[in-house]
Amino acid sequence: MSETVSLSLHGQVAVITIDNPPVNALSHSVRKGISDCLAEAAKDDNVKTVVLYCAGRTFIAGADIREFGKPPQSPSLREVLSQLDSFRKPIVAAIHGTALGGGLETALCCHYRVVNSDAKLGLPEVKLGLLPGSGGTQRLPRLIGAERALDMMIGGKPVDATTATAWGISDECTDDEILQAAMDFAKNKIDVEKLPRVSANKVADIEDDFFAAYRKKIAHRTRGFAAPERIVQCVEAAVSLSFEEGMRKERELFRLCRDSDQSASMRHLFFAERQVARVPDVPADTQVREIDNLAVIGAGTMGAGIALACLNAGLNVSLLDKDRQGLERGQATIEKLLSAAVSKGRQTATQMREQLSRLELIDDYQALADADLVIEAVFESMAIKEEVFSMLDKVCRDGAILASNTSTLDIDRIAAATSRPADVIGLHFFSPANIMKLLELVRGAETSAEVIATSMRFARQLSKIGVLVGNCFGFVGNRMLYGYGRENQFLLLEGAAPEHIDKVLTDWGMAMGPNAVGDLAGLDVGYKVRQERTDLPADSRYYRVADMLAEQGRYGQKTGRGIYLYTDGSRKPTTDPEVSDMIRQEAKRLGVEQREIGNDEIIERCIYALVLEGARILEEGFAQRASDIDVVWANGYGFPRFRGGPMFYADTIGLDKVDEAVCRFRERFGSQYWSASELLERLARDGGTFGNLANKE
Ligand code: 3H9
Repeated sequence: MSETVSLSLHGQVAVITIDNPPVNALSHSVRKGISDCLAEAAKDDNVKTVVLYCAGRTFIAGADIREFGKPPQSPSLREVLSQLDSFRKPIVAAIHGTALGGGLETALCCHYRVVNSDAKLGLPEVKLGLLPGSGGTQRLPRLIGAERALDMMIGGKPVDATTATAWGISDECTDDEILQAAMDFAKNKIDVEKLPRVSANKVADIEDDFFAAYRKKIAHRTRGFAAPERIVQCVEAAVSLSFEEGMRKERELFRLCRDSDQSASMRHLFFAERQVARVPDVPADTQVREIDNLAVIGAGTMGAGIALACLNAGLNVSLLDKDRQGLERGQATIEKLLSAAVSKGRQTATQMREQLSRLELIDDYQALADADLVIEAVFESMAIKEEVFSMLDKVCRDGAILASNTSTLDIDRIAAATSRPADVIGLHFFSPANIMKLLELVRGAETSAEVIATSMRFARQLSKIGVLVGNCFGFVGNRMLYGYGRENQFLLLEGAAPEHIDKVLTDWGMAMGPNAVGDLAGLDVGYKVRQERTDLPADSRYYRVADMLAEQGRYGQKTGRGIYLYTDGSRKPTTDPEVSDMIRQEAKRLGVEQREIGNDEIIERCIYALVLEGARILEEGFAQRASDIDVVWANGYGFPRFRGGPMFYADTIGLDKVDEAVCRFRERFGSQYWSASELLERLARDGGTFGNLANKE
């Protein structure tokens, strides 16, 4: 047998047990083990039925992602599944935890599926740039219809046990111990004369224009991303071809996905998002502090969003603001967001009341005496933050963690306002704080390992991804954003229309274009930060367009006009000829010659500016590894996951090519912005990659 799969006999029921921690992935030894056990059970006359079961915390969570890109080893999953599909004795899959990807595909080849009531079932391959490649695209539509199958495969979100049972993916849902329930099912509820086979079903009828309409529905979510379209093609095959022909189509398209840069990029992010929590000098057994009582200071948009994120995670939250009006505004923001969740059916009114019962409004710092963690989210000004932290130092108990949500300011200066800098950390949330996954943890010179470990766990508690970053201006995300935004600004002056730049970058995969983002965030915000900075380049062109718009009160969506126009309260941007005129005149005044600008130039200048700044951040030691930077950009700035993040993307292009472009831009636009990064130059010269740099750590 194999070291990960065993066979045991319980009367006439044979149990195949997979034990391949942590998630029972279908590694080679598992595939081989299942295949051997099936052969054994087939020839043993005492065996009347078979149960496929997994030890540990979950049913099979999919193919072993670590094996992709390595030489294939027989038997392949497809081979095992066709053995399962033609198996004569009844087989029941006993599902607890998660049955994902190849795991659900395996279960779909069994005659029956019994699931625990808290199990989840899904085909999330799309999140790895793949499609279900072991029959999932052919079997699932035959079981639950084309539309539901497409929603599951293109959304990538698993369904819960109740839904799976209602849709017919599962035959029985149980609260009992799963192995026993599946064995009982195998003994008592099977009609051996009429064993069901998903592959023998026909896909339920659909409307003639179904696929055209479906493609239209998903178009905005899938720009530039190949896997969803290929999934649609597989389901078209499931509807129109025989099972065998459909399987051939699926295999052909699966291979295209598997061997693509897009899938390599998404697999990179999958592992990067798990590696990011590892901090070399903060070992896994570092003590963490309990966080039961949490306080947020400042009830503005950001403070209210942070408070809501914490309420959503089940924590008790005190929201402090200096005046009653501010507090009421904060509470109203939270109630509005919660009511929206209720009306969209995401939660019930009872849940909303329970959440609000954990929110306390306070206007007195003395009430913070028992807080375990305080997050300051007041106006972005050093003087105000220093005042807040010196107050916190006076009222908070020993051991409380004092965090600042600053997006740019020096965390060491903030910590110096207290007598306990080891307890001070930056917790930089991204707007809207209750939605965005990213949380930058800004490490000050004296922040303790315990505070870092507790903050990492806190990020997980909020279902966010915590990334530890160093204390430089803008930290990792916003520091890189400066270069990206600067190129956008220069391109505007040089003659590229805002809607052209935005379209090129969104077609490339960015969630939004930089000009639409500026209008959404508010052009006054960046303007104020630039006014406070003393280290900006002495260049009259630098962020000139954004400054002019802000000076004219064109702050973006909130004033109905920014770089775009928003009529009648709409969020839909339209081109404003006044702005085009204004940019043209300003370019003339500054002596910038306007010209036709191609799509490639827009992408290269904006994206390579990110890569160059990322390289500098790495060489200065403000990020632990290149993949952490990718995690920041994929989760906080809408960088397309199918490009893996800026640093992985640069590796994919080849650092020699990136460096060559950087040199070209330096010559054309000056070394002030495109100055060399020693790290990038060295890697380009030696044929290295940012990724390998991390592996050598
Ligand atoms: C597929 O099936 C293709 C087929 O259609 C066709 C094939 C021909 N492989 O997330 P966690 C590791 S594609 C290898 O922290 P959780 C993970 O790296 C696959 N390793 O735990 C981590 O390792 P480490 C479709 C895997 O409890 C550890 O397990 N399936 C795999 O928060 C714990 O992971 C998926 O896409 C894997 N498949 O969440 C499911 N999965 O400790 C992907 C996990 O060294 N997995 N690891 O950092 C998940 O969504 C989550 O891991 C899961 C558990 C929900 C299962």
